[in-house]
Amino acid sequence: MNSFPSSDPVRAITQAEISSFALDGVVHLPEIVHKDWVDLLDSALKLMLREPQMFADLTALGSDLNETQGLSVLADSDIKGGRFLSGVDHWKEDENFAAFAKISPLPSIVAELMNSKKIYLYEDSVLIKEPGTAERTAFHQDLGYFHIEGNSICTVWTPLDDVSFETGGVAYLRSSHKDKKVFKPNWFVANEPLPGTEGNDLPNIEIGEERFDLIQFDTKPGDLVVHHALTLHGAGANNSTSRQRRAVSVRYCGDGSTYKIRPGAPKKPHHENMRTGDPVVDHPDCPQVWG
Ligand SMILES: O=C(O)CCC(=O)C(=O)O
Repeated sequence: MNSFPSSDPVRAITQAEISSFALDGVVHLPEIVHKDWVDLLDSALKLMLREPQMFADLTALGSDLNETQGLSVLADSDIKGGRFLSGVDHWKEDENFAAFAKISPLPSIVAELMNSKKIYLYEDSVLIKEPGTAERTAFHQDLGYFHIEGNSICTVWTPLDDVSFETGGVAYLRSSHKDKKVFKPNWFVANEPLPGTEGNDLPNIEIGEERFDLIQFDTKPGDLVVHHALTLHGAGANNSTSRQRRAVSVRYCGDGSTYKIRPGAPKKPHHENMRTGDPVVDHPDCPQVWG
């Protein structure tokens, strides 16, 4: 039986941070998670990467989409070499990822930010941009991928490396959660929506265009960035030839969340047994982790 680092955050969240999350739809929480948690994820991820079939290569998906569907994949053509790897639901197989999602400081932090008495784990994702990864992360909104709805749904982006604009830090459209609009999910490396999905068409957002009020943070291991599930966000290429950009996103929902089966969005096995309107309650595939 493994012993895990403390469930307590390194420091308390400030009132200003709670307000930023509410107003901007995103907040950067510097130095809030003990480095032992980051080291645990770092070692677990290195082991997992020995079995690369656990991850989807979004670089390869990008080339396929280009060839077979003629979609305009977002990639910076002067950069080459790195892969954009992504995996989902590692907490179901790996005890370290499970501990991070369930008993690290994350559940208490999101409960406080969302003012939610109970918190449920929706999923985790790994997002790796190796040095020299040309693929950008297309601007999208998380809620359109989730088979749930409600006001208390968020993602905690956990950097395992120092991340800056140069290595593909995520950019967030300030206050975009306030419109309450749900957008069609896209292919993640291309702006086009997934087939058969419903919702509004995503606006074409480019990092660096002044008309968009984008927020971007330089982050370090031990920091967290929490965004509301309605907040639009995307990321650039990893322009560095030596630095990787690895992150673990953990997604939670809280009080008042209900299932909403969204056509065309990727389903998990337990979603087959859920009907739109069913309340989210403790379930082995969506466990209660706080309250
Ligand atoms: O890390 C990225 O490139 C994108 C992250 C993201 O979209 C998410 O975690 O919701």
